[in-house]
Amino acid sequence: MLFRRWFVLQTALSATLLAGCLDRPDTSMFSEEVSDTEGVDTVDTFGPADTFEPTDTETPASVPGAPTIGTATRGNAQASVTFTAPASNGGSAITGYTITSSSGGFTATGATSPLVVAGLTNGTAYTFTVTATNAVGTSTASAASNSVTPASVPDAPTIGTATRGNAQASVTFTAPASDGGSGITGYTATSSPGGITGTCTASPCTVSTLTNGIAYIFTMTATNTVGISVSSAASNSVTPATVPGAPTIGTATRGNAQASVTFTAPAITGGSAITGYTITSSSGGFTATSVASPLVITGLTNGTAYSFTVTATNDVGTSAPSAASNSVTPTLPPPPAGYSLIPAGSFTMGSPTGEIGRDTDETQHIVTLTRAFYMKTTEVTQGEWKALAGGTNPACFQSTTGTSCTTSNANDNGPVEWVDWFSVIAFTNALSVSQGLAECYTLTGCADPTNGWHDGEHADCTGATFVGLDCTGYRLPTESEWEYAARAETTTATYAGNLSGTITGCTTLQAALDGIAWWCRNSGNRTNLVAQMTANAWGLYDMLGNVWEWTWTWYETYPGAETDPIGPATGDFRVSRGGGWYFDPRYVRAAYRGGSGPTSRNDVVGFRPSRSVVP
Ligand SMILES: [Ca+2]
Ligand SMILES: [Ca+2]
Repeated sequence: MLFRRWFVLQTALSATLLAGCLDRPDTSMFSEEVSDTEGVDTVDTFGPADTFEPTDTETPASVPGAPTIGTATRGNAQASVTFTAPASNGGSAITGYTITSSSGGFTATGATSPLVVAGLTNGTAYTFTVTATNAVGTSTASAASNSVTPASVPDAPTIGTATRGNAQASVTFTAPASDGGSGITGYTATSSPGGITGTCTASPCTVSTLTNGIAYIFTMTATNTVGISVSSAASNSVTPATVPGAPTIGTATRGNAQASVTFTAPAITGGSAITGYTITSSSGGFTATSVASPLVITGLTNGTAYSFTVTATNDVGTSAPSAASNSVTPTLPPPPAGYSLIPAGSFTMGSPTGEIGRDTDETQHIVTLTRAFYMKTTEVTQGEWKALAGGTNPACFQSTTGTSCTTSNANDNGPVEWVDWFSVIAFTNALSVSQGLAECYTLTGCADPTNGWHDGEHADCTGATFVGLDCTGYRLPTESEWEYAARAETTTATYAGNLSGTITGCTTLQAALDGIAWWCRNSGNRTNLVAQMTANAWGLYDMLGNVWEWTWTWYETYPGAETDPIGPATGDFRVSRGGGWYFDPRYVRAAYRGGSGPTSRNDVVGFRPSRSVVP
């Protein structure tokens, strides 16, 4: 059929080509060819035209051979495909090549390799074939290329929470919605400042080698085989930290059932401010916590040796302990000048039924005193009174001699008397204030609570309340404390023994009194200078004799065994103890109980202060 059209075209052209054709030398061959052309009559009649014959260069063209596929290389939603031209162009110049994807049938056309096929879907695998086209038509397709899966970098991850660690941080995140068509191979957290990175394949990522104490924020990227995503938003700021270094122990100093311990801060805080220090005792595990040196550890046992370590704490945790301190043994502190330390203890208060001179209200019972206390070694003297009372002296015996009241004011070492109970209470408060200590009493109903007792007469008060035995200031002893101190662990009528013989009157020698007390037989019918007789085992003078001594306690019938008693809240008489210069032996015993109304005063009653040993 093609041959036939070619022949018809040649026939139409024959008129113009005829002259040239006539030059052809070999017409016989033409005649043969004509005979070969199936005897078409019209050709035969054309005559000379039959002598024209197509040459080799005029061989009819065909479509090109198939190009050879090269390599497909993926891109972002596209692929680049190489190929080489076919060996045969089919006799007609190749006008172009077409790459076609499978699947999808996406195409790209162009003249040269490579060609880029766009519009592909990331994450989908494609192969490609190529065809060549010339004027005749299009070749058969090449073999298929390698398979490629177009892809892009992933989207950015979503940042989560950064959590500090020791020189590191943990950063959480969520994966991006799109991996770009290629599986995410990892994530990278990057610090700012520092650009320090940590990688992971799932949340969280840990970034190490950070510096404690520096604040960091973090961004995350995701990586696939194509590349790295853009960065996420920044995380919260965190400051990596660890526990502090160990503080350096200083010096432990003993106290009363406590110790004070110094220390110095560690050089390394761990990157977070130290919030406190803890001292721990060994043995016992007693602790104290504070923010600065020194620390005082309480609750220790006097007489037991302790050493101490210190730790520092920040909001990460607690340091290792320091080395141990020196060893200290807590003990009661030394008493102030003029006072004896009376240890805590138990004793039998009252007198045995067989004691000579015993009174009926001296029923024996156990009293436990849990606090040590100081007690003045002497009765308060007139000189001591005047020093706090603005110079006034209420005493009767202001002369060192004579048995009558005087105004000579020359007996500073004689005991003060003619002091009512409220004035004595006011004096102890004033003594506390003079040494910077707390007042142990609140006087009530006073015309002048501060100075009402300065006039040498009554304090002019109607009531007093007691802070309690933990008061750090001066106070009167309780009745129990007084008898406990007077006995100094003795059980006899006086700390020098029991009375004997006649115990009424003022003429009979009493071996248990004459060396330790001023009583009616030896006093000269008046007070005598304090601290001339023999003190008891605890260093207390004139606990018996000279002047009676006010106590805090309201008189009551003994209620039985007690611990730290302070007596009833109300009463008629404040107890006074010890007997005095005017009295016969039965009154000058440790167990004898005297007393009078708190506003009464006379020349036989004085007092001595005490003070609790409070840490
Ligand atoms: Ca007054
Ligand atoms: Ca006395």
